[in-house]
Amino acid sequence: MNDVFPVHGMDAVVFAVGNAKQAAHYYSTAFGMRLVAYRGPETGSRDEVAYVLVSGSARFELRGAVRAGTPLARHVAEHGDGVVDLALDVPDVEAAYRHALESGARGLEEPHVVEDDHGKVVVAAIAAYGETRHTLIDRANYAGLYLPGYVAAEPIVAPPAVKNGRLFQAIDHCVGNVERMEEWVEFYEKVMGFTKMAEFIGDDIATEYSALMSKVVADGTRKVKFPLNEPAEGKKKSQIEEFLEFYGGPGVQHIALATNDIVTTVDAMREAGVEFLETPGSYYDDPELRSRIGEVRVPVEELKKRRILVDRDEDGYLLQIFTKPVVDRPTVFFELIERHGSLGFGKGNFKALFEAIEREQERRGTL
Ligand code: TYF
Ligand code: FE
Repeated sequence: MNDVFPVHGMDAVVFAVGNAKQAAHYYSTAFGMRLVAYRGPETGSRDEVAYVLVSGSARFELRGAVRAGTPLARHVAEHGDGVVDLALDVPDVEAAYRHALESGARGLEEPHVVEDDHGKVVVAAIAAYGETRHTLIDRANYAGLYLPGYVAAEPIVAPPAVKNGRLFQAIDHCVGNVERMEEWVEFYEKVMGFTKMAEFIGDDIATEYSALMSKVVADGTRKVKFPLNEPAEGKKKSQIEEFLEFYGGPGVQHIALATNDIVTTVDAMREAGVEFLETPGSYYDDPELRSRIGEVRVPVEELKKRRILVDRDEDGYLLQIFTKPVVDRPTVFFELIERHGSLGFGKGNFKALFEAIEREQERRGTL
């Protein structure tokens, strides 16, 4: 294999938020995540606090500003809570960074080593869409909890009372809203050697009901998947246009979390107060849907009760559901996804999903 930009997978999703202490509480109580590491003024981080939470292989870092006027404080003032970094675990930071810059990427941090008693980590960073960045990180020679500069932290609450003690186990995909999709598809192709996956939303679907165009790029192993959306002229104002306006430019729109038991996960998150998009009951009563999806792990009645969507393709099926925005602005949301063979993104659900999003847009009056 001659992969020009090999990646092991996602390393972390880094959020800049207005109140990291409270966000750490939310992701602990509502998403069942476990706090493992921290940095802040007490540990020598003068301007920022950061809370690191995990669920299986998924890792979130939540950063908050301790002082006014810092880059982080400015980011939050401008964009609201949002994702600043989709960090990638790579086997060779130096080679990845060099390839990226030679292919036209903008460098943000030259490769360098950070170390402590637990070993060393190699880190670099490149710019992606909007103010989003990709940190490139190699932690093969590091045995610490996260990174030098962070100390161990105790979980905020007891783990959720479910199998494995977690509500999801991995990051499935991270979606970007941009102004020109093709430009960023090319970026990931050239800079990271990613390739387009089969699923996309073209002009046809856009004008019918989605008001967006979308393509998916992924690394050779399909562990890292980045769908990219751009607004399109439709019957209604595009939800992507709305994001770009309220976020103040391109950024991460949604993070999809992989679960083995979406029913249990949705029940636990709803119980904790997380709001999900409402699909109309008619979605489940459609005989066409029932014949199209065939046999799935959960009775359709159980899916209907919870508004979980189903889609099937030639490789298998998937179950998915979307939260409403989890921040003050109509910007960032999450998806839960349970895959059974399907490598898709729920193409068969796009119509029902985009209609549900439009009802939310109307309800909010943000159009
Ligand atoms: O990631 C995806 O492609 C699916 C579908 O605004 C999707 O989750 C696409 C665009 C969007 C919401 C969901
Ligand atoms: Fe998605």
